[in-house]
Amino acid sequence: MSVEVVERFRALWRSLEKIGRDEATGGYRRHGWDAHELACREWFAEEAADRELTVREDGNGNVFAWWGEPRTGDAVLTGSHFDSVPDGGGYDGPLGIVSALLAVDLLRERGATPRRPIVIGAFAEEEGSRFGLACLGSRLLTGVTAADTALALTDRDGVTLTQAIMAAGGDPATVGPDPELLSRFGCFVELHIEQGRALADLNAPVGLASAIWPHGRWRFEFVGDANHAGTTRMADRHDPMLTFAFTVLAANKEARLSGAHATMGRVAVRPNATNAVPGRVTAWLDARAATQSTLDGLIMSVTAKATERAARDGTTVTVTAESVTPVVDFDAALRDRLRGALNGIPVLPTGAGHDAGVLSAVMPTAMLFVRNPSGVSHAPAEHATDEDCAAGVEALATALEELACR
Ligand code: HGY
Ligand code: MN
Ligand code: MN
Ligand code: MN
Repeated sequence: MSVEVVERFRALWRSLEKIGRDEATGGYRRHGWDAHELACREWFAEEAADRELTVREDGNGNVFAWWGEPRTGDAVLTGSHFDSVPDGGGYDGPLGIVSALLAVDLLRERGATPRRPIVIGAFAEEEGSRFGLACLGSRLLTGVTAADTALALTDRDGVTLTQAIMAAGGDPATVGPDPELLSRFGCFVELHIEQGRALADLNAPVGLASAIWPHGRWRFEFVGDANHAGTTRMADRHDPMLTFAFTVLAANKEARLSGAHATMGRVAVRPNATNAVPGRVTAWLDARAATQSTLDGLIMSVTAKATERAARDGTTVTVTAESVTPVVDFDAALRDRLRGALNGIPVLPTGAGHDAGVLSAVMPTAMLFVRNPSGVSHAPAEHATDEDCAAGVEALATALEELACR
């Protein structure tokens, strides 16, 4: 990999990395249609304009920069997302967009002449951290989620997606599937930081994805009776916090036993007072597994255990699936072609969701992963070296050249 690409990566990365970063924790807060995500979109539009790419925003908050005529078809789409989880890392998402801009620069220098347009996409609200639904921009574009359903979603402050889009100067009436735009994309290649340690273990800077594990989000509502912490006898309580606590342990145990992943990382307690037995606990289970049957089995047994425990605690529990994404097997022909162009780099599955997973239902899709030495992601410590990021840029340039210029 060339030293020059490393330097260029550093310079472009530096121009973006301050947006939405909390200087105290080093974590990012960039959420769909908030000031930070909008500033990232603006940064992207400027970088694209500097490269004489044509910028077009779709009706769903996704921004596309075209190298080539936007009205022509069979384009090679690349890119990723700018938004983060609360206090997330800086690489998850933005690395794919920064790498795409630099890959276009490399291709131009190589004198490559695309026969198909190359398009860099920045997808809105991939993490679902503001409105609760992951991959919101790509789901709306493809119609997997209906516009009406999405527009009614609210953030933690009660702001609806409709209101957020209007506040950002957009038009909620344009939200919804766009088959005409989709028909102009021939394939999608998303570059992303790896979110585990597989490439580090393989001693490889870059890999290709084989599949995304089936995964989803389930909302657990535990309801009991709010009461005085000092005067209510222990035997008289109907405390949903106990049912919740037991459920956290049960989910962890069941996941360990079945080789799945289960996380309860978000919880809301009412009234949320030190001196009151809570009346309601709402918690979200994020669960993922290599196969759908393992995932289904996990959800069934956690639900059964929570229900049994609720009967003992004198509480109730209701479980609602908020989003469930089946397994994604990336296009084998596209992967083999890229693997050939990239000298047989490793191929690995992932437990993380991506816009590439959503788009794979409507076009051949591939993913490139860049080594993450610690494997940490969705946390401020998420990191990749500049050298590996530059190797990712070069691999993406090779992939785009293979697909668009041959
Ligand atoms: O949560 C996820 O899997 C992802 O990183 N969006
Ligand atoms: Mn993520
Ligand atoms: Mn991501
Ligand atoms: Mn009192």
